[in-house]
Amino acid sequence: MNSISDWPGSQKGVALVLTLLILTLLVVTGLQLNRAMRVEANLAGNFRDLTQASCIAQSGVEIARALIQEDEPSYDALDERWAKFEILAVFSSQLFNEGHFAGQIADESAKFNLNGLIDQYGNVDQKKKNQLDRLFSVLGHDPKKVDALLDWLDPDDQKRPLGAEREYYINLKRPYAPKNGPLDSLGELLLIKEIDVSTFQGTDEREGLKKYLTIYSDRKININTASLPVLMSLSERVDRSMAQAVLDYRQEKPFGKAEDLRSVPGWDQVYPEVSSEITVGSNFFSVNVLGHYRDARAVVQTVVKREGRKTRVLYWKTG
Ligand SMILES: [Ca+2]
Ligand SMILES: [Ca+2]
Repeated sequence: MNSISDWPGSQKGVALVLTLLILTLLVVTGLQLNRAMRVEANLAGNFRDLTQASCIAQSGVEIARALIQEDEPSYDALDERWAKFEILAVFSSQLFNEGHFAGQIADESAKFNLNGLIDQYGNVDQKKKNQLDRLFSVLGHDPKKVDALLDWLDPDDQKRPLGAEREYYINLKRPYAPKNGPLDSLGELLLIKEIDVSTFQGTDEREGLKKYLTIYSDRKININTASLPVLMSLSERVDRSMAQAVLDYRQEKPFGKAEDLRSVPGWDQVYPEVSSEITVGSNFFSVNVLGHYRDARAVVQTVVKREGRKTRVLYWKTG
């Protein structure tokens, strides 16, 4: 084959252009291949980091479960080790190379259990309904919204004055049937008439219902962990200062038994009314853990039930 220098002038020019074109093509293809390989390597790296973050989050959950399992179960209060998981988690970076976790354990018995509103025969537990009405009021939400909630939970199709039943829901733009049974998740509340995102999640001006409600507990309120609004909801005779007195009392010493509540200023007279609704322990804990590995993040949200020296998972969500 002749070399380019042997070719006549015009042919030389064409050959040069062709050579340059081929070279350019080779360089471009090479660059694209290189980029594709780098993208794949990055994807593999991201996947590896995400998997590591997820494993770290799950390790955090296992540590949380161990704290709950080794806890003294006769009472459950905020001075115990499980309640300090958030602080323990700060030291988790010592357990992993380039990773750590953050998280909380919360007592679900500190909250009002919505599935306790309707008994197994479909009847409303009036005491609990009154408690929920008060909780709505204390938080600045209209207690009339409770009608729609009860209709959603009760088995019949008879609408309460301010409630909503099948007829309302099947005529929505995107129709669905009411549950007419216990809730499977708190998020279901958003399907109920009158309960919108701001009522559920809260706004800058007003707290949402979400953090005060649960579907996991034995339906009694743990006076060792309950918040001020939940304590105020126990009776219409409980005002803010009485609820605050409970918080002050337990800061000094947790309640070992429900009767100890009688020693708190103002509560002796209220005790007979609230005794059936309260407890000093819990077997239901939510555990939320965020795992970090390099730039990757992974969340595990779970609810566990303590059974003797074990815990059973009732809910598990990763993301
Ligand atoms: Ca305990
Ligand atoms: Ca109903």
